[in-house]
Amino acid sequence: MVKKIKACRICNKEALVQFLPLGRIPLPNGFIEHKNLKKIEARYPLNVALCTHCGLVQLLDIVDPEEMFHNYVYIPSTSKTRMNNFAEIASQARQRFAVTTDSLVIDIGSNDGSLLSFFKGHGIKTLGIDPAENLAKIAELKGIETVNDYVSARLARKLRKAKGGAKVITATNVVAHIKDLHDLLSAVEILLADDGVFICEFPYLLDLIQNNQFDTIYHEHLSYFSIKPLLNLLSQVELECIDIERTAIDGGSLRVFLAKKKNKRPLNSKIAAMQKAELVYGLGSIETFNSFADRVRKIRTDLHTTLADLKSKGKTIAAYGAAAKGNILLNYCKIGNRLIDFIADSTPYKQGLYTPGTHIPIYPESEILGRMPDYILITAWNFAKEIKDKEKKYTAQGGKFIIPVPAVTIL
Ligand code: DWN
Repeated sequence: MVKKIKACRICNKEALVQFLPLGRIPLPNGFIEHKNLKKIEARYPLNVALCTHCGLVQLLDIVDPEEMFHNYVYIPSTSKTRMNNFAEIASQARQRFAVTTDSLVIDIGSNDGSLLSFFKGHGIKTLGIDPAENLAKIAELKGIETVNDYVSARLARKLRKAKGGAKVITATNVVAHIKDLHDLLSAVEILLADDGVFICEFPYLLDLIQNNQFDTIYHEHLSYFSIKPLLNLLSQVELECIDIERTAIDGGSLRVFLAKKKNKRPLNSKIAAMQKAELVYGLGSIETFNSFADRVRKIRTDLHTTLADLKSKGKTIAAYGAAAKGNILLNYCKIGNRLIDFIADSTPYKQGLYTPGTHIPIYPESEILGRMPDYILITAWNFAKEIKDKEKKYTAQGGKFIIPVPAVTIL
């Protein structure tokens, strides 16, 4: 179920240098039912490395995707911030790339159809592709046609014949989940109409390293991109970058716009400056990653000490957001149900379950005011603003928030 890789996923060189061993951790979306709490949980190695040849940061141990994605509990509609980001991507795509009601828009990793609904609402033809059977069913119920499968060049050939070329293909937070990036981009080339654009968004390595967002590193995310490896990948395929933006979602992401090379669209000039900034910061050197690993170890100590001190003073502590990243944070920092009483989360599929590895019960958000914990650790720190805005009554009554990254801070 776990395969160790020796060569880089992009450049195929055996130049991978591990810089952060996070240990053996259960799958971050492997929430547990009460009746299974006593069973032994499977743990999987989580080790991350830099390819010193092309610069791609990547996991060394690859878990079988069926283990992670066949039945998936994460849905994007639990966050206004994420839904607003989807709305922005859809409106940008419609305005910039002349998407009309005759156009086809495909979303790879379409989840419950949330992103496509912003196209569908304008009468545009849509098609989702997602391996999670439960989510594909939900999307279909919403009227979003969804192919329940993993994207591949083989599937793309079938879909291209049946549906024609897509004017826009989107992929938000999914490129990092895909093992064979060359096959993904072949699928995109096959599915795109000649004047089509592929818009993909994923967390940006520079933000991850600068802001110590180590908990974004987990079994589902195989690759952590910066500009140099992205350009290396594009040099091997028939797609090129026509625009690139830094966006604020998930602590800092890249939104990349790709089109077919044969189109000869004007190339983007921002990319060279971004690559230079990465070099100046030190993304080309393993020392930068080693000192990131030192900062991560400090966060582990600081967070555990802070929570244990509060608990020893009789304070009650909850967490907010049973996020995948939260489960990495809690497991790596060895914070379990002795320190955290419960986690509040608005996802119906997570409520009533327990967190993997740490066995903390997950309750609806209404339990925050019901139980009034003295402190709340915001495990979904990427949505800290949205959560703080939502829980103004909690702070008005004296409750305090703790943020784990970039440094442990009590607000
Ligand atoms: O890439 C991925 C991202 C996009 O989504 C996946 N591999 C898995 C998942 O990662 P995550 O679980 O870390 O994502 P989020 O979006 O950071 O999760 C936030 C969690 O917090 C969700 O469970 C919903 C919850 N939440 C809440 O209960 N109330 C979030 C907000 C904003 C809220 O107000």
